[in-house]
Amino acid sequence: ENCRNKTTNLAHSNSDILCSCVPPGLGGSFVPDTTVWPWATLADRHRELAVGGRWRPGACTARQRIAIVIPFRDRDEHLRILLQNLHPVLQRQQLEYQVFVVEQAFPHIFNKAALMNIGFHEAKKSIPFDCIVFHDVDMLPADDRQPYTCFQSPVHLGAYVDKYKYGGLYVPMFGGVAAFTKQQFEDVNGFSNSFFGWGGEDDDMRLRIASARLNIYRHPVEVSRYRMLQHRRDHRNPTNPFRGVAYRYRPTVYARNGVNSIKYKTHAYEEKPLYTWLLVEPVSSV
Ligand code: UD2
Ligand code: MN
Repeated sequence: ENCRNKTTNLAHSNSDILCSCVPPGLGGSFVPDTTVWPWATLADRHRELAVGGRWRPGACTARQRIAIVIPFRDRDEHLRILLQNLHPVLQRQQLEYQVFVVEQAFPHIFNKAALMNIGFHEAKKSIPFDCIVFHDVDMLPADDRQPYTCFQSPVHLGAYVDKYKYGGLYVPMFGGVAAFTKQQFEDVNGFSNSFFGWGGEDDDMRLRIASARLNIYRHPVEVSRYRMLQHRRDHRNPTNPFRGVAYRYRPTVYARNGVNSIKYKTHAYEEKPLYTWLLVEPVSSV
């Protein structure tokens, strides 16, 4: 099913056996496990991973190589919960992947969109990915049939969230989890670097996508449910008072403010057992 029409099968090797269109080991919907295990226990349970949170199927060639980018700061428990649910899903889907946690150094106001742009540049250095998935740390997949892969349009994977009544609350949203091919992400020039604090960057991305004449693809609600972990607003992520300011939404701005203009410093890089960790600091607003 996944292979028909919309999937782009990007694996380059012709000599190997490609993994099948519908991975054989999928289990359908499940209840995410929200137990908080110590990191050492998690590392022990995930010996299948190569250092840095890398994995690929042993018996076939994955149809796509995926970079998972998690914008992050100060949500250690959420990260543990997410990873213990996400790794098994990606493996059942027979994907080749690497997980990147892009953490923003204190003390500045959180800039999730800038972290995602940085994740794009950093991931390129480690894995020749076909598809990049931006993933909120608190979004737990609850069905392994929704593929973490790219299609002809950017995919909004996080469209149906329990907290938002599985999409019944707002319709035009683009938050939570989303997948882009390299080309799609460059065509929209990534995210704006100008959204500090909570809100707006996902709406700006919807407009970037429309402005690049791309559509947004969403999988059927039956397979694409997420559970969002409860949390309060974080320290240093206040609501952005400019989140709705219209001048941000100008196509002329998109071309010069985005993944092509992000500047940042990397303070730390470490390949941990479950993920590759980057501690970064965006250094300019445009
Ligand atoms: C919604 C969107 C989210 C984003 C946000 C507005 C969904 C399901 N989620 O999430 O994608 O667009 O609104 O900005 O539509 N984070 C940290 N540390 C912090 C602050 C944020 O790690 O101090 C990261 C983390 O990955 C988190 C994400 O940023 O999941 C989004 O922040 P949030 O969870 O506070 O925002 P929320 O739930 O309103
Ligand atoms: Mn959240």
